[in-house]
Amino acid sequence: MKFAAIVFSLGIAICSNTYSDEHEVGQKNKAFSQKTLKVKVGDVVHFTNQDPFFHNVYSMSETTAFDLGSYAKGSSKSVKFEKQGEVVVQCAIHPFMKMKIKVEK
Ligand SMILES: [Cu+2]
Repeated sequence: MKFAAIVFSLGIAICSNTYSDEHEVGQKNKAFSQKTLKVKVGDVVHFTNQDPFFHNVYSMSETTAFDLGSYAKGSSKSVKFEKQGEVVVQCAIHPFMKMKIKVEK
């Protein structure tokens, strides 16, 4: 009887735990490592600069707008995506650098 209660409460703990994934996007040779990326609501994306010069990461998308600023080689900054929808990510220093993140439920 006691064992059953433990298994039951453990089951609730696992189910109520909001699961979130982490994703890596690099910036190398003046390009994002992925053109498109699918993530789930609550996921975190790390943007890592792998070029020997500065990159900037920002988005003006309605669902998730952010500006991580400019940062040097080896640095990484993260964004948590809380809303469903499409997010276009760009670099202010290199306007042709562009990628799309699809945030799904
Ligand atoms: Cu750039």
